[in-house]
Amino acid sequence: MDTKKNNSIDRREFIELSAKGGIGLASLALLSGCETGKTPKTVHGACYHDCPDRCSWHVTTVDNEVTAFKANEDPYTAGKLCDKMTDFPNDVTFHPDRILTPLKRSGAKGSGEFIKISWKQAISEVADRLKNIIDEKGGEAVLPYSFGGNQGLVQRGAVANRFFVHIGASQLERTICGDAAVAGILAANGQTTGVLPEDIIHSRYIVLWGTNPVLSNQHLWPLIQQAKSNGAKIISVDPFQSATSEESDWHIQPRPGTDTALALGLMHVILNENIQDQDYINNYTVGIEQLKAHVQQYDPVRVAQITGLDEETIISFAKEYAQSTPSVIRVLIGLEHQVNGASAFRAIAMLPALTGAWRHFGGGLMHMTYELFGEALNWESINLPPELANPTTRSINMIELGKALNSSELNPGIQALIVFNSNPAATTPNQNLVIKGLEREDLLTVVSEHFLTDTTRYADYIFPATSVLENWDVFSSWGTPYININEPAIEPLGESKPNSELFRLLAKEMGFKEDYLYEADMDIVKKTLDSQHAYMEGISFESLRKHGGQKLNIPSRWMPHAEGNFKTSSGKCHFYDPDLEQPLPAYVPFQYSEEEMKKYPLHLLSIKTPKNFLNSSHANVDHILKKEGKFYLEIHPKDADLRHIADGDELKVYNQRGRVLITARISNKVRQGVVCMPQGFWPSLLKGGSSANALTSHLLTDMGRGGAIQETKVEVEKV
Ligand SMILES: Nc1nc2c(c(=O)[nH]1)N[C@H]1C(S)=C(S)[C@@H](COP(=O)(O)OP(=O)(O)OC[C@H]3O[C@@H](n4cnc5c(=O)[nH]c(N)nc54)[C@H](O)[C@@H]3O)O[C@H]1N2
Ligand SMILES: Nc1nc2c(c(=O)[nH]1)N[C@H]1C(S)=C(S)[C@@H](COP(=O)(O)OP(=O)(O)OC[C@H]3O[C@@H](n4cnc5c(=O)[nH]c(N)nc54)[C@H](O)[C@@H]3O)O[C@H]1N2
Ligand code: SF4
Ligand SMILES: [Mo]
Repeated sequence: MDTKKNNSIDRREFIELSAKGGIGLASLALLSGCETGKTPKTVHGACYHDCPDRCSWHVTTVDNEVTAFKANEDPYTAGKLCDKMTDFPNDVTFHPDRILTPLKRSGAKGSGEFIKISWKQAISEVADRLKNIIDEKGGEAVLPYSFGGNQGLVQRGAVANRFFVHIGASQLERTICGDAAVAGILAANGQTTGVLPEDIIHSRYIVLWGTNPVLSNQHLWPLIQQAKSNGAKIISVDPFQSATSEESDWHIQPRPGTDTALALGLMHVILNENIQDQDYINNYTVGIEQLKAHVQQYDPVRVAQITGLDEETIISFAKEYAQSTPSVIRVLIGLEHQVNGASAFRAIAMLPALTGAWRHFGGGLMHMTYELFGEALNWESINLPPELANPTTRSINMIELGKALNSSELNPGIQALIVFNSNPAATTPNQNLVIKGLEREDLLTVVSEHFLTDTTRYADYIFPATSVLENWDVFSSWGTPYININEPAIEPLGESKPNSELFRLLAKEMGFKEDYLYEADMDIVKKTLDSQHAYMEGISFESLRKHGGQKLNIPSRWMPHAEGNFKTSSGKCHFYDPDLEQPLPAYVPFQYSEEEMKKYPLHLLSIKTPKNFLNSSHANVDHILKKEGKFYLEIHPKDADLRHIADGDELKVYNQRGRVLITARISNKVRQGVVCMPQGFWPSLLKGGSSANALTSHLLTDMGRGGAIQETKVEVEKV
């Protein structure tokens, strides 16, 4: 990147300029080994994204140039990457906007003005400032901020975590995705790994509850289609008419955040109609009496009032679900971002035990798979070494980043923020508060990135990160039972370095001697795979390197709870747990003041409707932005009428935290009282400079300390 040319360049101009120069790999891809006379090399790798699919691929190169980038043929990836990733080498690795040298801020924070500097200078200056901060204020004045930008076990943070604990930094509670869901499911079942994705083809009643696989889990969708052609009925439970709802046989559209009441209402009907599996309940559950008494208050009349559904819908759904075999409920993440989110997962997780769905192959609850890897791999290589285990420094929740950066109560206050694998200025709730914090002149902000994101614009120093084509890694998965290693296909472009190397260099410059700070990536990869666990039989560094991703060696009929075996303290599914703050899941709505309800009467969903972004990743690439189209607010015709809004009108969506400019799309995809906008767009690329998270709050969920991102009220006006 030509930083001189880029000095104080406007973001829109920056993207347009880059697009003009965007020949990238398309021309390189035409080269082949034969034409150049050089020997092609092919290596295996895996998608680094925070996506449940974790596709496997292989990359062919000649002379550090990529000549082919293709999906593997394993049964899950099935020879196809999603549209987001088919042109990945061009869209990220070789993209002309990619940051390829360290940069130092030369203008005001947020201006995007930087000058190129050497790694030596950047590391030396950052190390000096960190040392001073630690000496003066203590290690806790330093806060790491990272999330799922790179899911490789090494680049996600194996080395970084050691560095931060070593310097006594504040710990980050990384709870923006999955923790509330997991907390809810563990409260009932003690384990999240239920039905495995490939086994969904055996299901005959598939409930997609608050998840949108057509977009967000694209390799699961063909398997759901296969089940459908085998006779399965597909039900989507979603307050938004998602791409998945459109493709389903039945779309049940409750009000946002009311799923706990709906699940308890289904239990009411099932128990009162006596269509539960009493034998399964007697043998493998605890607390049925308490549950039965508790759900009496969730009768269809009351649940209809809460959810906005018809009584008949609730009754039919309960009966169909309980009387279809095998039935599976697929949950993932979307549903957790509600103030009642964990309780919703907890209540839903009880349904398959109530109906005995777990007895049947393809029946039960389908959630995550990471627990399989928890058993299979040697985590000693990734987890903190014994010298650092159990850090006692304070924790800061990532959802509350804005609050932490602006706090006058934290002692010490945050003086240094080190960001990698994340774009908090776009993806973290309460965006304006986050940005206000990032604007602080006295805050040292260091960001490792591929692109000049909204977050990097506030950085004092930017370090160029390698892309997944340029570094070693090992990948577990949270949505499949497949494991991968990632071999670098090319040498790092420009001066880019892996995240791990950034932290090794900082450690060295700060004068630390401990060996654990300097472990090489390849050694961590090999050690992680050094496991005698039965799931790893037939899987090794060499086999993965040769063949690409492999399925863990798990039993071919995976039925974890056919005979109970829940991982709770009693070994049974807990309908009732007196040790929890809420012994039974309950619907507890967020209490708004009357004034707030009057000022901001519409419930905002800001969800992953963009098919071509992965959160905010790829949302800077011109042809992808064009494919994604306008930034639309879906609004119900009656809500539009009330505000004299016509289709295509330019709108202002606002509340006490911010305002977003957006185009109206009047549709029945939302119920009256609900509006929906996409997440992922970069604030600085939007008219008005704010994206969805300018409206969301840093409210936490009921359990798991996740983000109640979808508990947001707004008003809408024509501009
Ligand atoms: N194309 C694309 N794919 C992605 C991503 C992306 O950004 N783009 N992101 C990846 C990531 S990080 C994740 S975590 C996964 C998430 O994948 P999903 O779990 O599918 O999550 P979302 O798409 O956030 O939400 C799914 C659905 O939940 C609905 N929902 C919201 N609130 C409620 C509620 O109160 N009740 C009910 N019943 N439904 C509700 C939303 O309307 C939405 O249609 O997707 C991954 N895949
Ligand atoms: N309103 C609203 N907000 C949401 C959500 C929502 O549904 N609605 N969803 C939430 C969810 S589920 C999630 S998971 C979060 C995701 O939020 P983030 O974790 O911030 O995810 P991304 O936006 O994908 O940003 C990842 C960044 O990491 C960078 N990156 C990729 N690989 C590397 C690498 O190897 N090294 C370095 N240094 N950088 C790398 C990418 O360029 C990208 O800019 O967003 C959350 N925010
Ligand atoms: S984003 Fe998901 S679906 Fe797309 S290639 Fe990566 S893992 Fe596969
Ligand atoms: Mo996520």
